[in-house]
Amino acid sequence: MKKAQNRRSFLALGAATAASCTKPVATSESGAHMRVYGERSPHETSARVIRELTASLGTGSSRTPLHEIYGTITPSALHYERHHSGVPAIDSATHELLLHGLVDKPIVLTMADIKRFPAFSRTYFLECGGNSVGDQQGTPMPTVQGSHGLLSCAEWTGVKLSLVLQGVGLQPEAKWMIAEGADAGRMARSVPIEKVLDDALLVYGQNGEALRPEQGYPLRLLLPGWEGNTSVKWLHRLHFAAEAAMSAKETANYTELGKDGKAQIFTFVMEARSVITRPSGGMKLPPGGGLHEITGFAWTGKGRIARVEVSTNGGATWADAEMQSPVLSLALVRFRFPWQWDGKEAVIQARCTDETGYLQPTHEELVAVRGRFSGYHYNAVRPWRVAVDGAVTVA
Ligand SMILES: Nc1nc2c(c(=O)[nH]1)N[C@H]1C(S)=C(S)[C@@H](COP(=O)(O)O)O[C@H]1N2
Ligand SMILES: [Mo]
Repeated sequence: MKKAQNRRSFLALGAATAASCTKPVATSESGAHMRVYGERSPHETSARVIRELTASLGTGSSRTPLHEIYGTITPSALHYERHHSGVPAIDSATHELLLHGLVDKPIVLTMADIKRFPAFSRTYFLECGGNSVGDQQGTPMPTVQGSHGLLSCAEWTGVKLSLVLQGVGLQPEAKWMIAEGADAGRMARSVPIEKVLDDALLVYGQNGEALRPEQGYPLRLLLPGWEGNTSVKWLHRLHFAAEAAMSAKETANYTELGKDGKAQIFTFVMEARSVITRPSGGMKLPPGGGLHEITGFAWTGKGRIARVEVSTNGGATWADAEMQSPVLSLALVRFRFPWQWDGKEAVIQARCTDETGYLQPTHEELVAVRGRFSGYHYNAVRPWRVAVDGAVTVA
């Protein structure tokens, strides 16, 4: 009943807007020529926010404008980026992948070899383990792009690594795979063999075309649901070993420090998380209240999201949001919630539950367990304050 009423009020809103939009539209503003490779309208301005780090050349990140994304797929040009030593210029015609170590038959595969295997396409989110470091440390960025933008979702195409390994002959002592990139820093990660054989992918396609150079062209590893760092880009070597390679990068950077000061070295899975992307920090609603759609994303590295709830009164009460179907495993889920704002100051927030029954924690709950210092794998609820003048800020 409540739902039907809300839908009616949105329809009324539509009718009012349509009536006031009778201005003729100019045709062919940008000329009638066609492009062999498409570009968006010059009136569209959605952009990543770039943060260069000075530590070494080409180091830094760029963040996806989550508040401006429609649906669940991140356009490749807006996919977030995280590079530790720049973006190498690699020719797919000469690129090779070496598989060696504890295998019966070491091999070198060209991109043409890799593309001869049956292809596999699936939509998966990718999130940097360091997304929202500032939130945990008590210095949150003012916008959702700043605080959550090391998160994207694409349809990836490639080959199941388990299939490729059938021809290589993994030896029983092979418990780890060390994946290495061809970037200047030769970034490498150690991956337990169970994940390799479960759903690891060798990816060459992103949203229907070749990977972007920034996403690892021509080949990357993709470990669905795991921290982005393990999805090694510009992949050129897979070494199978009995032990993990403890590189300084792995042990120092991608761990969560507990309150006792002890580090958890191997935490891979990104746990359930949700965030309201509209309205969100930096936006301004027309003052005086009215009907607004609250929308955002939910995701979990453990499978499917089971439930998304929204609170518009500072967490006093919660109501179910609608999840856009199909709800895919290990992908971003779009949720929506019609909100009749009364025009008074309000705190809005979303929380989600995954299929294992795990409920996304509040900031206070997370900090009580992990403390404030580390900042990796932060997945707490993010409240936004809507002021009487309609301005939205971090609550
Ligand atoms: N070779 C290599 N792989 C890499 C990185 C890198 O710097 N070099 N960055 C990692 C990190 S920290 C993340 S979060 C993801 C980011 O992938 P994206 O840039 O395609 O979003 O790639 C990972 N793979
Ligand atoms: Mo990352």
